[in-house]
Amino acid sequence: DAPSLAVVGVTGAVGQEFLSVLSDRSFPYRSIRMLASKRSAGKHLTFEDKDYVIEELTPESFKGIDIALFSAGGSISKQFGPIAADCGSIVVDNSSAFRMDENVPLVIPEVNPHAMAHIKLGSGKGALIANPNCSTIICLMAATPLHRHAKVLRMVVSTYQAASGAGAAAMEELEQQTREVLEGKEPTCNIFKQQYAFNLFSHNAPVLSNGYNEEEMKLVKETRKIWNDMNVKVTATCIRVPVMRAHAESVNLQFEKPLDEDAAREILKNAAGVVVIDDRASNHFPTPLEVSNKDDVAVGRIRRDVSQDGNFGLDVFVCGDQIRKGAALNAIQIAEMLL
Ligand code: 2RA
Repeated sequence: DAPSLAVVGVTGAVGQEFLSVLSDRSFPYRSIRMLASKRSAGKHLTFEDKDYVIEELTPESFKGIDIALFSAGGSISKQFGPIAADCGSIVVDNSSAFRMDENVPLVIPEVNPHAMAHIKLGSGKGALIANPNCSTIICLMAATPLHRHAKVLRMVVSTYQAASGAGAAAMEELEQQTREVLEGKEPTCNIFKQQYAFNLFSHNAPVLSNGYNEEEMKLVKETRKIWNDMNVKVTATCIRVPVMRAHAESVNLQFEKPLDEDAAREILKNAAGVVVIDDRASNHFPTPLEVSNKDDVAVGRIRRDVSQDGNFGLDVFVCGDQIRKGAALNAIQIAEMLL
């Protein structure tokens, strides 16, 4: 039988993308329960030519649900994820709530599918599976194929993160600010307490005692868990940039053994979920606009790191759609692995 689904946070940017991806990939389901806060309960939505009434999320929402897709923030996941799992549902959670829990697999299907091999649909036993943070997914989609060939010892990441990472309201505010600035008006700054349009700033996540922000430490910690390598050295600087829905990331890699740029380019050309855009002659490399609304992560600027001896280092530039592969697509691909 096709599984019964629940979508928690269905009115949010990722919730809506869950539905788009389910439809695009003809994901088989026998029913879908559309769940959101009390504020949205009762509203109608049409999905695949069927009318649905959005229901308020309650502890009873998961009876008879095989797979529950969550993207409603960490507190909702913390409160309802375990309830759903106890009900026998397999939860795919897009929040950061359980990512570092040692009993919860943190999965990118193209990277570490084995991490969830013990979780079976129809076993009656519920489970929690965590979707990594978007900037982690996009980075590791490019870095892992190379890591598999020449073991990454150190990775330095600079991210250029889209508004979508802060939600639909941030995307709306970026557009509004851009108009206001062009019209010579004061920009409306509700989501971020500073002007975003024609500007960029250090990621809005809280800054920790070590001077890194939470977004940067997610990249550090999630990489180690996903690669199952507590020794890999990772550092990151995450920046919010005035781009709508695709993240860009500059990634420097230091390897245990030589890996030259031509070999790296071939590896990436053959990597699942990756497209190489690396045309030096026409200076055509990945851009956020070119990957927006697309499944694949684009990699370019593949070059030997001249600061390293021989071929022990590479620099690459990666772009990926934050809402799609950075969140909804990855989660649905996890759900597909359960079928
Ligand atoms: C961001 N990674 O881009 C976050 C979204 N989960 O802000």
